[in-house]
Amino acid sequence: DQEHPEHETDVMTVTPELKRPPQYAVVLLNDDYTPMDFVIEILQQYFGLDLDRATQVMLTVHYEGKGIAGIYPRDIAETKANQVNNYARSQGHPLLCQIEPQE
Ligand code: TYC
Repeated sequence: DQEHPEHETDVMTVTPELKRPPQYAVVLLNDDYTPMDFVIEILQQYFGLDLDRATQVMLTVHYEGKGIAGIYPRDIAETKANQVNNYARSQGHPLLCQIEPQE
């Protein structure tokens, strides 16, 4: 093979595997007590949504039971879900979020 370096080009023509890390949705769950304004503020502060999009997601959760706040690699999704759950609890609200693997 050292005498036939053209064979080395084979390895360079293989399609590269561009692996994205597995993605997880941070899902907000509805409840009867958390104020709508509080949910909108969470969506803006923790997930970077503007007021219009935060309002849309909050209303989706309110009317459909759940909604996606954002999609991230697992570590980031877990951290955001924990931060939101802890902050809501610290403010006396039952708001819950969970993470779901994206198919
Ligand atoms: N259902 C709540 C209310 O009527 C609002 C709400 C929306 C609560 C989204 C939680 O994830 C939630 N005040």
